[in-house]
Amino acid sequence: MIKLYWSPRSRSFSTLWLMEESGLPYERVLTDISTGAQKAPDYLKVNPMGKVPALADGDAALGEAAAICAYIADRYPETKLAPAVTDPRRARYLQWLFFSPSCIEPAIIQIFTKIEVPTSTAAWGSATQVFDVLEAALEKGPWILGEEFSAADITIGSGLNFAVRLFKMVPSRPAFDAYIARCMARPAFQRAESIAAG
Ligand SMILES: N[C@@H](CCC(=O)N[C@@H](CS)C(=O)NCC(=O)O)C(=O)O
Repeated sequence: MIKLYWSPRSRSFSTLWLMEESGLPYERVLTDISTGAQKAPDYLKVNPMGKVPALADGDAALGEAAAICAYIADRYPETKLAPAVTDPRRARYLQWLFFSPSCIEPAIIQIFTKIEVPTSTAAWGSATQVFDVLEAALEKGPWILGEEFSAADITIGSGLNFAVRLFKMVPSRPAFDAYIARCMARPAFQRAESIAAG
């Protein structure tokens, strides 16, 4: 059975949401980061970064939340969490799937640390650019690809939920509030939130 290594109140949330959306049977393996369990030698074999989340599926193992989303959506196409490889929407899907770790996360860290980086050097441009681009992409909705919910909504929705709703590091905008509300209305999101609360 698929094993999801997770810790309460952490970036594990997106992968809990993913697994709850997938409908796949999975085992949650509590890896409480407040106890240092993420640095245990056996766990480092699953995720050499010593961070949660991580996933093991038979002989396959990986860390990085967005990669776990990509893995589950592709390995189990019956979950209908990704456009097929031959579908033209696949291109935008991949862009948005990785937008959260590549652009939203660093933009949040920049806001938090107030570190100035030239926009042409910063891989995410600037925080303003990241959230302007995202706002434009979400204005139509209901999901980042339009009518169809996908794993990209899990990475984007988790990032915005964290930055805008929970930690208020990013000022809310009508398109963000409406999108987060749609994410929160999903039963899988609600189940993940209650699991993630610990
Ligand atoms: N890039 C990783 C980040 C994972 C991460 O930062 N996890 C934190 C919890 S939110 C963690 O495990 N911290 C414990 C530690 O570093 O010891 C991902 O997206 O999965």
